[in-house]
Amino acid sequence: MNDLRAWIEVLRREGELAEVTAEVDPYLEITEIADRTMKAGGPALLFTNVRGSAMPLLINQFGTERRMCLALGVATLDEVRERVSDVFELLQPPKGLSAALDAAATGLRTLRDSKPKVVSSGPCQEVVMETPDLDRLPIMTCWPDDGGPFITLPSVITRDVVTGGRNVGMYRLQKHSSTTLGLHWQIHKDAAADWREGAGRMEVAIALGTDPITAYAGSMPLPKHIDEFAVAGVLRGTRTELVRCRTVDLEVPANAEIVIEGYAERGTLHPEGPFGDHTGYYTPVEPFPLLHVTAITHRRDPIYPSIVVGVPPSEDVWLGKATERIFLPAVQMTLPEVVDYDLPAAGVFHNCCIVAIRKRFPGHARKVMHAIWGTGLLSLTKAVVVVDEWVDVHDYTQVMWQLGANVDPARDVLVSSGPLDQLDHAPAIQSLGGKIGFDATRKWPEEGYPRVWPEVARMSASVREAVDERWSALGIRLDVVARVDAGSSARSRRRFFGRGSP
Ligand SMILES: Cc1cc2nc3c(=O)[nH]c(=O)nc-3n(C[C@H](O)[C@H](O)[C@H](O)COP(=O)(O)O)c2cc1C
Ligand SMILES: [Mn+2]
Repeated sequence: MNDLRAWIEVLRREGELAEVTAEVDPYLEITEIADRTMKAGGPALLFTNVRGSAMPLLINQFGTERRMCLALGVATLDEVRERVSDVFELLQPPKGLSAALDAAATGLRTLRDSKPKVVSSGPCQEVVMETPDLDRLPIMTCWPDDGGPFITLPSVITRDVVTGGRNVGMYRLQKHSSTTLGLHWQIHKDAAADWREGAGRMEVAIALGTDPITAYAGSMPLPKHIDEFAVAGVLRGTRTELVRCRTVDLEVPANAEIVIEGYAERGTLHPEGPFGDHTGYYTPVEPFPLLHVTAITHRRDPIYPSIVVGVPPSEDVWLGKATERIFLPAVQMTLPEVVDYDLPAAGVFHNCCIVAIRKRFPGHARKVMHAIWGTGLLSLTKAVVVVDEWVDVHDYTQVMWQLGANVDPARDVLVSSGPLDQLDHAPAIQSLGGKIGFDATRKWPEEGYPRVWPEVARMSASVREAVDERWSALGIRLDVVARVDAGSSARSRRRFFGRGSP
């Protein structure tokens, strides 16, 4: 898919789009409509008549597992891993020197082949606003106590002054006036590092309404030196085409619907918030950099993209789930003992990580906890639950069973401390606080367990096979539940709320 329009066509063809021609209010009303639709597993919404703006607004494009898969061009989110596996080979533990060099070469070639390409012109610059005016955009005020309208689905582009490397982050933007925006990059994020490293003016470009892979890439927690637009190229299989901005020395996706250019002055901060956040709570007013808009360009008839976050599950859960799946090999690079992991949507991704490991030595679960607390943005994880390799980490009933059955709180709980997500309101000191790890693995004699650890009560294979053979003759129908459950919303409900007992 080359752009947002091609994506909207796919959504329409797949029966995944509802076009709403009735007038709707970007102040609160769209949130209520979109949130209800999302929570019911409903379609993407294209509002063509948004009060106060000539631009249509697209929302809920990522609202189900099926749409997230369509956006990424895969049948299952697990499949998307294969696309990026070459890149992750770059960092695999060496399987002998020549294999390691081959893998590194393949990874580098994949990234190089996917390097963004600068082109001389693009539709995102078809129209240049004579006077930049953010009031022309249908920016939503999402929740009643929000500090104002917020752009919620942007690609925010900055540059590292030391390396010249590009960063793309999905960071919300509060509209303070028709020409100023709050830049809400949290302290652990790459753009915040770009801000800290430099001096004086910092240029920023913002792309709105790209193809879905480019938009998603801004939310990927990639290492700082890796350009999200290059990874978008790997995921898409075609290079990201960029055009030079008109008033700042940055490039933006040529296919974007709308581009905002500007600068922020280092040393100056401006109150940002409150905002009803993906934690399900309002985050308070805090000082953040202020963007002075120097240009707005757009397509002739631009479409504005938006997303609502709030009490989970909200539309952002599928962006997060895609990242969870894509980054499994990255986690396995440093932790080859990890079989699988799951970040429950209700744990808003940084609150809880369930991880299944091949346990091979005493204290292995604790080693994994410490590693998670030391890996990229996973380091912000508050609670880690470690289970044995056979446990399905996506089945929360199984996980709860293991957690309850195998944990002696006096022995198997590790309390630590470290950096926490800036949005977490629980710690007394912002961004710093406690961590908890639960070792729900089977305990060994070498770990000081003197009793005999019991076996799980399972049916013998011979009886299972015999019953399999007799099953149809027994006349017991089990497909009724499956039929009621069919469809992506039911699938996502099962995914989040457990798939039942093993
Ligand atoms: C819908 C949505 C909104 C987000 N808003 C913010 C935000 O306002 N500030 C922030 O720091 N991260 C936000 N994030 C998370 C970042 O996009 C994510 O951490 C990403 O890794 C940041 O890019 P970076 O690793 O290059 O810093 C948001 C994610 C999503 C899916
Ligand atoms: Mn980054």
